Amino acid sequence: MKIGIVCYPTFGGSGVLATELGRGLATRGHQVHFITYRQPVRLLNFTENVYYHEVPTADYPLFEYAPYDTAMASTLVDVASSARLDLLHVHYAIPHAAIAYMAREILRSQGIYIPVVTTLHGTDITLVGKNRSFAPVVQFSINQSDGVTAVSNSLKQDTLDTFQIDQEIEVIYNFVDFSRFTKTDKDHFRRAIAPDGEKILVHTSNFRPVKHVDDVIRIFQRINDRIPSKLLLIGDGPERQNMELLCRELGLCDDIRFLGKLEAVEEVLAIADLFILPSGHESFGLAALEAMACEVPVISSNAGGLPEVNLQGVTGYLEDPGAVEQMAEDAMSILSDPEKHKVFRANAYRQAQRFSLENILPEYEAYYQKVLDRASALIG
Ligand code: GMT
Repeated sequence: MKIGIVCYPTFGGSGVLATELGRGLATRGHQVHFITYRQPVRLLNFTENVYYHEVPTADYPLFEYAPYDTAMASTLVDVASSARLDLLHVHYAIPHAAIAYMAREILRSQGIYIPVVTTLHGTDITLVGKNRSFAPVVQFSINQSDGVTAVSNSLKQDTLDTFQIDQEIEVIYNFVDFSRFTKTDKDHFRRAIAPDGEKILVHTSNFRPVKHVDDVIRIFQRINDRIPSKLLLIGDGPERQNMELLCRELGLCDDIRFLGKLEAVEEVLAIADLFILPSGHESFGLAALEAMACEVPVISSNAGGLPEVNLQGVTGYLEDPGAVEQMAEDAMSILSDPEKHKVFRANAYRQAQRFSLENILPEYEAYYQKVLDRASALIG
């Protein structure tokens, strides 16, 4: 197949997932065209069958806001017809589903029909999508897509509860690539971070308020009072400065390291004892899955799709968002018991295998085929 993929090229989960999906499809012989405003962060190496098309945004003094949607739709029309794409797969509904709808209709007027698959990732429904300034367009463009997928059952239900949807939503879970996310020997790195044998806790996110990074720090504080530990924070975003202030206020600067937008997350996960994700909402929790693939148990909230990934008392523990005390107790019950820690590590790895690239990629291929068959039956 020739597939066009539209996504955010950033460190966010939807962009990461879309890029890994495209790379995976390319290794299985599909031709994949990424159409984004910047080279996606996980697409920096040459990969056969992968093409990258940058969306040019024209600047003009009249524009206070450059019309990105129009530029992207025009690029989609151009790429879809010149590369003879079979299908467009857009990740994150806002604004990609609406742009793809516009491109599809322009192409239809030229006698070309290219079906659109929209994958919903989370905040495009649960946070931003339901905002009144976006909702009518989000609902319309989801309903107009030829196929719609959601990354968890929870997100599917949230979408049905939030909008009037007359489309079947297929759940296709996020996946992890074990050829990259696997526990490797990085003991020299562990000794540098935790020279006195401290436990190592890790959190990765975009530092938005929904991630409750302040709870991560407060959970850490409680653990560190009883079990000497280090906290590694990966990522960056709007809450970063507040979090640095909080570390100072709590006197934790020596034990907490802000690593920023690190590319090789797996090298940090290789030395992690526990991963913390206490989000107020989380439709899947790709960062937790990547940790589990590296044999790291997870302390998370029970929000959204997290219970579909992190299993209570098996791969970690889940508590209500904001339950800082309880999350700290859960963490210590694992960290203070080497035998339990070992079992949870093994369970995390086993559970992550359910979401391997090898298991999930064929689900996308089958879904594309279903959408293509349905579209060709409709247009005759
Ligand atoms: O977490 C974010 O704010 C980023 C967002 C995104 O679109 O990149 O993440 C969402 O999509 C990820 C990939 O499907 C999911 O793993 C995250 O759970 C989801 N985030 C939220 O629901 C908050």
